[in-house]
Amino acid sequence: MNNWKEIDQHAKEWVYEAGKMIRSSFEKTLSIHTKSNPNDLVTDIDQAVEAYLCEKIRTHFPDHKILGEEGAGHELTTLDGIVWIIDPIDGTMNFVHQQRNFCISVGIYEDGKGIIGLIYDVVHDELYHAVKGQGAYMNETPLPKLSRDTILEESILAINATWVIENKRIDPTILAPVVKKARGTRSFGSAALEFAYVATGRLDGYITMRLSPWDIAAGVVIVEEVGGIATTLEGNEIDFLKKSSIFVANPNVHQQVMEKYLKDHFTK
Ligand code: 2AM
Ligand code: CA
Repeated sequence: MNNWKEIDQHAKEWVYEAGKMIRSSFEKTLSIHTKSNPNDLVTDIDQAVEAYLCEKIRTHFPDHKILGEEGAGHELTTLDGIVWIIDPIDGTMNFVHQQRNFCISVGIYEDGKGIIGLIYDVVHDELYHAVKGQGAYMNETPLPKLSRDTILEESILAINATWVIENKRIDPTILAPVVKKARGTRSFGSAALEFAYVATGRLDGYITMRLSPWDIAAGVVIVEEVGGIATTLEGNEIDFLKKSSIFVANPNVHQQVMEKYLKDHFTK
C-alpha cells in the first residue's frame, strides 16, 4: 500500500522549499540559456529546482520515477508505477521577464492515473492542490465544483496568440469562431497557472496547441477534482508521455465547444 498522505506531505514541503529557492534568486543575476529556439528559455534556477526536487524524491522514495522538464529525471517509456511529473518553473519566460506569472508544477501519477496535483504560484504564495477524490484547494480554501450553467458566450478563454497564427498540426483558423463567441480571451503564459485559473473559475477554458506532460500533469488532477474536463483539442484522452494539444474547460463550456465547433472539424 502506498502512503499517499505521506507522499502528499513531502511533496508540499519540498515545493514550498523550492519556492524559497526561487524567491531568493530574485536578488541574484540569472544565468539564462536557450533550448529548442531563441524564445525557449531555461535558467540555472529551473535546473537547480528540478535537481533539488529529484534529489528529495530519490532519497525518500527510491522506487518512484521522475519525468522532469530539465532532464534530471528518467527517460520514461511507460507510466507504470508511481511517477512524479515535474516542471520546476512553468512559465520560464515570465519568470525571466516579469518575476511573476510562473509556478512550480508537480503531478504524481500511479500507473498513468493522476493522484496528486500541486501548482505553487511562488510570488503570491498560493498553492493550488488536490488529491484525487478529496477535493481541490487553494491554500486552505476548498475550491467549489465548477458551475454547469456557464456558456461560451459568457466565458473568458485563455489562448496564446502565437500558437493560433502558426501551427503545423492543426489548422488554427478552426478556433476563430470560438474566440469570436467567447466573452473575452486572455493569455498568462504559464499552462499550469492557466489550469489553476480554470479550476478556480477565473478562466472558463484554456486552449493550446502543444504542451508537454509536465506543463499539465498537476493541472489535470486539480481541474478534474472540481468537475472540469481536460482533453486534447480533438476531444481525446491526454497521453502523459507525449506532447499534445490541450482543451481544458468548465464541463459545460467543454461540451458546447466540442459539439458546436470542434467535433465536426475533426470527424470530417
Ligand atoms: P515552460 O515555461 O515550462 O516552457 C507558455 O504558453 C506555456 O507553454 C508555458 O507553460 C510553457 O512552459 C509552455 N511551452 C512553451 N514552449 C513550449 C513548447 N515548445 N512545448 C511545450 N510547451 C511549451
Ligand atoms: Ca519549465
